[in-house]
Amino acid sequence: MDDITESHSTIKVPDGHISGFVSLVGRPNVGKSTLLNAFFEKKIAIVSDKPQTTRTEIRGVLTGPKFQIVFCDTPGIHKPRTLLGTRLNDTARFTLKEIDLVLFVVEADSSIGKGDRFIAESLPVEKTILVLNKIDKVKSGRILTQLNEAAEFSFAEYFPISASTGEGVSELLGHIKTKLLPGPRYFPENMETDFSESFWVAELVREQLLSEVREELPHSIATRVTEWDWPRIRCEILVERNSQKGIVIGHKGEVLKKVGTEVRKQLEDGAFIELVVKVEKDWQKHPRSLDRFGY
Ligand SMILES: Nc1nc2c(ncn2[C@@H]2O[C@H](COP(=O)(O)OP(=O)(O)OP(=O)(O)O)[C@@H](O)[C@H]2O)c(=O)[nH]1
Ligand SMILES: [Mg+2]
Repeated sequence: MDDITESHSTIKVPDGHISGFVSLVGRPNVGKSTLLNAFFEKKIAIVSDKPQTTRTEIRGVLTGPKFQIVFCDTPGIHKPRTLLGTRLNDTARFTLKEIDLVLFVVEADSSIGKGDRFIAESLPVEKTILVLNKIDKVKSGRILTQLNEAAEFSFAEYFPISASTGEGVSELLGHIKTKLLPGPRYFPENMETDFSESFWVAELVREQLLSEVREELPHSIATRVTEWDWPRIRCEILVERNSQKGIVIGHKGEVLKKVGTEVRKQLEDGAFIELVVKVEKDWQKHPRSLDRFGY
C-alpha cells in the first residue's frame, strides 16, 4: 500500500490507484444530473423536465477498489435573465477550474446550437469528452448526423449514450477510468456525496414541486430546511408572488400534501415534514436572498 501524503489526503490507497475530478457541463435540461445518477445507479442529484433544476455544484464520489472519481454535476449554462441565472452560470464555470476531465453533454434530439457552441468555446479541448445523450429518443441515422455536427468542436472523444436507459453509460465510465492518472483518495470510500441531509431534503422538496407545477413557476421556487429536529423537519418554500403561493399550496392544500408524501417516501421511516410557503418578491434578483439559499 502507498501512503500518499498530499495536502488533501492521507487515506491509504492500493498500488495503481487512480483518481480525478470529472465535471458534467452543458445547457440546461440536457441530462447532466440524470447521467450523474446513472453512474451511481441511484439518485444523487434531483432531476426534472424543467430547465435549471440544478442550482449548486453537486458532487458524487464513486469509489472502487482501485479508483475514485469525483463527479461534479453543475447548473446548465444559459443566457441569464436574472441574478440567479448569472450565479448558476458562475457556479458551473467555477467548477471547471482544476478539473481532470469534462463531460460536455449535448442532446441527440435537438440540433447543436448557439447555446452549445457558446459553452464549447470555453472548454479545454484535450480534456473534454463530448457526450451525446438521449439517444433513446432518436433513430440511429440521427445519432450519426449529430455526432458529425458535434465533430466541429474538435474534442478528442465522442460518446453516444442514454442516461435514462443506461445504454453506453458503463462504456463511458470505463473510458473515463482509462483517462485518469494515479492519484489519492480525496474522500473516504463510504462517502458518496458531500452535502448535508437538510440540503438533500430541501432538494427533494424542490424536485417534487418541479414535477407538480407548470412551466413559469419553477424558477420562482427555492427551498431550504430551517429546522431539523428529527423526526420533525421544517422546510421553507419561497415563491416570488402571492398568486404563486396559491399554486404551490394547491386546492385545499393538495399540492403540498402530495409533495410531503412523496418526499417522505424517500426518507428514513418516521420523518415528519412541515412545509411552509413564503412570498419574497423577486428573490431571484436579490443577492442576499440568493446567499441565504446557497445559490
Ligand atoms: N429520453 C431521455 N430523457 C432523458 C435522458 N436523460 C435525461 N432525460 C430527461 O431530460 C430531462 C432533464 O434531465 P436533467 O438530468 O434534470 O437535466 P440537467 O442537464 O441536469 O438539467 P439542469 O440541471 O436544469 O441543467 C428530465 O426530464 C430527464 O428525465 C435520456 O437519456 N433519455
Ligand atoms: Mg441538473
